Amino acid sequence: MSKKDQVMASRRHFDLSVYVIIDPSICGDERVIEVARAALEGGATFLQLRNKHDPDNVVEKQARGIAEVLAASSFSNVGFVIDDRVELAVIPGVDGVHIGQDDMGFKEARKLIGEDKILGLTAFTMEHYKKVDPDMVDYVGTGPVFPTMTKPDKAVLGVDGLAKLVKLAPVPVVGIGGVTPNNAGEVIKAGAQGVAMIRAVVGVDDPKAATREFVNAVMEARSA
Ligand code: TZP
Ligand code: MG
Repeated sequence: MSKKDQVMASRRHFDLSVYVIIDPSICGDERVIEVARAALEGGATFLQLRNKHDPDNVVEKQARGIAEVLAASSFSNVGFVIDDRVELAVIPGVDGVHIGQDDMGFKEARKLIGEDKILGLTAFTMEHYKKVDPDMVDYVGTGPVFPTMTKPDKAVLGVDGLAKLVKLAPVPVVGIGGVTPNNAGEVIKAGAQGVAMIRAVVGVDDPKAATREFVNAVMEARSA
């Protein structure tokens, strides 16, 4: 096996199908663990902790809590990354980090987290896509696909815009932004490997049932 093949084989396998983003500004700090557990029970295949407001020590505590839920359950095949905070990717049970275009570059992030952690990157223009190096970046998150209150100021791509970008992607793509169980199928049909969401799971009364609806919508779209 070549050095590159060894590196790729050592990197964790993951499934982007239903990618739930736990954002405490939507669910409340006190519900982070409960919502993560509910999403897992509903069939989430990937989790991200996205905490834009609290200091690192608080985010670390939340990340360790989610990692404990994952370790103590049958969900150990679920990928778990932290948004933005590259230094926290080393926490045991955290599989990697997700960075945006305004964060440190992906080359630097890869250097810091090592070869076997997952590195996700937000990319939403052709220029972003052309720069993605599949040896360093494991997946790309693209959106907003639909209008969303969570990122109200960003240009909406629509499913056609997403489909155009997906064609350029050297790595799997997860579509994000205003995704609901009703429109998730369109995202999959546009070529994305999965759907990512905040409010539609984390901002509802029954995150487990909502996640299950996403799982069904993705499966339905794939079998159509
Ligand atoms: N990136 C593009 S849109 C978005 C992010 C983080 C917000 C997604 O949130 P929601 O509530 O699922 O629309
Ligand atoms: Mg970021």
